[in-house]
Amino acid sequence: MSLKRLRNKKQLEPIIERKMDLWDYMEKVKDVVKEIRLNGMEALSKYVKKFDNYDGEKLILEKNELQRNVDEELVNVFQEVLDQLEAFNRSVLPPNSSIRSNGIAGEILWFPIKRLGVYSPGGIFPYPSTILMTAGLAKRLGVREVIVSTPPKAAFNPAVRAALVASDVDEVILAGGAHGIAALAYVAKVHKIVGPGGPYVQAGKVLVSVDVPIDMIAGPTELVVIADETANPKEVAYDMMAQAEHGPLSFALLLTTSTELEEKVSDLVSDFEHDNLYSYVVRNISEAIEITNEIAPEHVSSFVDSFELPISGAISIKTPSPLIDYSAGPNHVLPTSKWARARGPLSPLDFYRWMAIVKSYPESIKLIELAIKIAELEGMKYHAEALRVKLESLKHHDG
Ligand code: HSO
Ligand code: ZN
Repeated sequence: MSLKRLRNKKQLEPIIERKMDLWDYMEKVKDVVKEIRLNGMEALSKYVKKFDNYDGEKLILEKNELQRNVDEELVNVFQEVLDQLEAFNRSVLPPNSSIRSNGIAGEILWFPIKRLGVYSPGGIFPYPSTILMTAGLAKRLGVREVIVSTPPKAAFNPAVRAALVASDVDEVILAGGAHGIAALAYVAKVHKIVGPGGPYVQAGKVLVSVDVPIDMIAGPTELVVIADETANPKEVAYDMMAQAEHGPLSFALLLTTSTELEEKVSDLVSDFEHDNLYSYVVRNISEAIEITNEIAPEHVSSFVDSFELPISGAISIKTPSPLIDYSAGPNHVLPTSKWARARGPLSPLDFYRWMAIVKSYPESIKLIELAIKIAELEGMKYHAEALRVKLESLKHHDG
């Protein structure tokens, strides 16, 4: 199918707004999620039969079963990828820290989440890479237990199987879609859920987040390409088709100053099977940045060297965006639906929680007095009294 050439700002509106209306999907999956919340495994097997077309007797595979007949060579390839992901991401982990200020000794301590749930999609393509980016990286960074939920079809794919083994995954639940998310929350009882997926999956995540924390909305792939006349049309065209091949809900938009480039890209993509490639000619690169900021896509691929950084989950510069998808180092679980305005790729911090610890010493009298003042303003007499009791004992007994 051909490149859709947008000619005015109005035509860009659906891409800028691109509401994959999660509210509608939440309505659609609400009852399924609720039923699994109430009836656990029994409800889950009903929905796996119905939606995944799978009626195997076991819906959960343990670690030892995953290892059976696994392709060891592939496991080694994936370990190499994990080495790069680990090296890139480890630097993000903050050190524990302590501070002494006004008689308060404070500590910030970081702990890996104990039991992490990962969703890995697999409706159209199997995604071993997603297993590495989520489960594999989490394990490398210290998470103790990782439970993956993925459609049965994907779980039986040999590459996915090797990725599960390379990632040292503890259990796999054979369930795709929103019921896979509910299974992580209410059957496996994980402490947090991360991972990308289509709108049903993201709607499921939003619903269960009432009970179990989630990472972000990481829905269908979004790509904006920024290019001038110097760009190689073939590199631009393939980058766009690469991210658009994820499926009809994904899109790739070219913002270019060059009508010749647009023309050449249009020729190169004329046989593409999906209807989700767009282009728009901008007056200059600044306009391209402005539009990109309105879109706030998960991926930006830039073919210009120096420019103001646009809002995006990840930027690849004169580099194919699929390198980020597989082995460059940043996570390919990226914020969609404009979440890039507030957060970046899935990060090591998503696998951790931090805790604040405070101990007061006699020099904290000033802070206690301030606290008493605020408690009084709030009219909270027991808060004030609790502080006063401590104040008295500090004054009289030196701590
Ligand atoms: N581009 C996707 C991730 C992916 N691509 C996985 C290939 N496999 C979302 O950023
Ligand atoms: Zn991709």
